[in-house]
Amino acid sequence: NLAPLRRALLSVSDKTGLVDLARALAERGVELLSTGGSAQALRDAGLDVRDVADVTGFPEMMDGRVKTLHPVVHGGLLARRDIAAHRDAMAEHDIGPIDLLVVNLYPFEETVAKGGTFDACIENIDIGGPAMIRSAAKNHAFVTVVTDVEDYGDVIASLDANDGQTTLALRQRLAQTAYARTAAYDTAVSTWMAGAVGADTPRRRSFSATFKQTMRYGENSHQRAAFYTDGTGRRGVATAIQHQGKELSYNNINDTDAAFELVAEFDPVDGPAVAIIKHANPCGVARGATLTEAYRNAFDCDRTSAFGGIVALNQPLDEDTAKAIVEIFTEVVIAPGASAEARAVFAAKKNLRLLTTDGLPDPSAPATTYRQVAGGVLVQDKDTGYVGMNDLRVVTKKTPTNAQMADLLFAWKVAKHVKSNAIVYVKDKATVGVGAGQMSRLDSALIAAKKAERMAEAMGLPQPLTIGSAVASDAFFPFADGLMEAAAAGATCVIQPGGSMRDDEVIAAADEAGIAMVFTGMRHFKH
Ligand code: 93A
Repeated sequence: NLAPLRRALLSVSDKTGLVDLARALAERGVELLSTGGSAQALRDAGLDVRDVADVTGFPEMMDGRVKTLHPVVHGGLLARRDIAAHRDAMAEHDIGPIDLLVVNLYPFEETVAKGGTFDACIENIDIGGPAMIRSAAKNHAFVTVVTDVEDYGDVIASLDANDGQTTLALRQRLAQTAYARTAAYDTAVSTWMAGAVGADTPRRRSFSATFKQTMRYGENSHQRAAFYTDGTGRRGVATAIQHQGKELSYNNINDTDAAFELVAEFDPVDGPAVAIIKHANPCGVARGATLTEAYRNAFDCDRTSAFGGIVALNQPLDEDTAKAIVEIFTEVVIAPGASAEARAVFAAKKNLRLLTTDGLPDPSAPATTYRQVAGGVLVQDKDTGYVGMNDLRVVTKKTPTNAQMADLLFAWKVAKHVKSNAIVYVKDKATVGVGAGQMSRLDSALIAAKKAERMAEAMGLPQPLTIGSAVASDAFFPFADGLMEAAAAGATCVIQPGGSMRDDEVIAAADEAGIAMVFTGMRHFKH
């Protein structure tokens, strides 16, 4: 059995709960050591505390970069209390044992998240804190290490229940938590640096994540699930603020991400845009003269699927659009802001979740994506591929008109966010048919056209909106049949990567059908 806990070192950036914890320790006869700001906070609260500088015999120096990095500190944390040679070394070098370490680190992740400068991020890389945490955690047979404010209460409770010491079980759990924290911290630094200075290859990227919340269940109710942040502070669903409605589910988060990433492709400078997502695929994407019009245009692509969907806006939610959205059941709305009037409209709909951010995600910012396979993880650059007017090659006799060109590029942006095989019909900057996730490209084209027909019937239109539309294919047409199906549905122009062995056949079929076709030279598979 360990002797009662006698000496604690407290060094925290987040001072939440610090004074209460220190007072509880002092009341139990524990001596308090502390670093600059933490010591000050304790003294201000009237507690007796000794400066680490006084123990090490060195002042805190170099803007605090060196304060606890000293053998007196690390010896006190690392010495085995059950080995005579360790006890002798402590006596010889005047090292007192440190039985409890309470540390939380410089707010590196927060500094990145709020867009801190390169220098500010560098200064917020904690060195002494993680070093002490790792020392104490290694020696958890004797030392208690606390890295999470949530655990303060358990430590005091354990002291009271066990004659002034913590249990080994608690020390083990806290040590494991401590290593999870330092691992996540270094990953956050490495991930940030990969973006800030450029990582040359996925091989030199590390990945792990910081726990954010437990979810009620995963994709299905029998699967457990949790949500993690990746330390990049990127704008998106993980960093958005939720204003109302119950907690987001696993599927909600996945779909909200898909919706926001897609709508962010549409620069607000060129006007409002709206994307509606179901099962991670868009069932309507549109621009409009107003945000409300964009929403209605997106909704008209596939009203059936839009029910219970997730809506993303490229501009702050306004009152009119909020009123249009609440006309049907919608799960989640995400936008770069929301007016007070819009929020008042939503407030009446208790189940509708509203998420806002301080801006759109940057679709061109480099990032990394991960996919788990059995026994491994696939790592790749995020698809930030972009195709503009000047990258296109006209391959048919006909050249697209300016209006067709605009719709082709619109369709191409949407196709990038549709599960392969993706076929997207667009008319007047609104999707009018989306075919997703089929094993054959021809089937995607058929499904998209079929949906357009059904919508025309439901809306009482004389003919489907695919008549006179632009169509995008996320990868090349391997045969002419997919293109001919698009022509049969009424498409008059096509955008696709090109590069098939049978490009000649496909181009000939397009010329035959009087269609204009452009090649992008880049494909957008998404699985
Ligand atoms: O700059 S450091 O890497 N060098 C150190 O020696 C050191 N020791 C503790 N940062 C160091 N710390 C960190 O200071 C702790 O992890 C904690 O986050 C912070 C507490 O400082 P203060 O008590 O002055 O507010």
